[in-house]
Amino acid sequence: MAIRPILHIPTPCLREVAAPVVEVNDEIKTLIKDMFDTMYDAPGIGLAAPQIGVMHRVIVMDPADEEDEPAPLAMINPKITWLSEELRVHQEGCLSIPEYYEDVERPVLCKVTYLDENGEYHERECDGLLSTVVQHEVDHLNGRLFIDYISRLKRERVIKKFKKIAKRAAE
Ligand code: K1U
Ligand code: ZN
Repeated sequence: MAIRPILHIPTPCLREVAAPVVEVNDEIKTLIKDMFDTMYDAPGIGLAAPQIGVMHRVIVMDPADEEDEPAPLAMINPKITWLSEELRVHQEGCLSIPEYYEDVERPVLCKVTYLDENGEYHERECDGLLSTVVQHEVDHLNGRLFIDYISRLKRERVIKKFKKIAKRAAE
């Protein structure tokens, strides 16, 4: 079990584009295990590799309710191939912006292609919370954060707050 530190804004790698995985090898399998350990420990319902400073296109998720069986899902090189026109608002949080929640409007449904931890190719249509989390995590791989969808005033306010926290921690 390895819990890795989760990076917070304004760490620069959270704004960078992650590189595709070329081979699903033991290094990637260990990364996925560590990401699940880190996500469940946080606790969170998703995590993208850049949030622990690893610039590979890997995401993990578990949107199951607490009272249900865990439903861990890892995606390597996820690609969103279709988004529904219908939108819905969901309150989002982010482990890289702790204790900050805002409503975000996103497509209700999405289709995603990806490799699993055994290198098998999948195509999946996602709905409900899974659809929201997949879109949020794929955004992380492209250096995009959920605060990019809120008003500029709110975004600037939260960035300023976390810059202050980082400055104080460095002193
Ligand atoms: O990627 C992340 O930062 C993780 C994030 C995922 C997410 C949450 C909500 C909407 C979209 C994406 C989180 O997991 S924040 C924590 C959270 O939502 C949660 C934590 C414990 C129980 C239930 C939810
Ligand atoms: Zn996030």
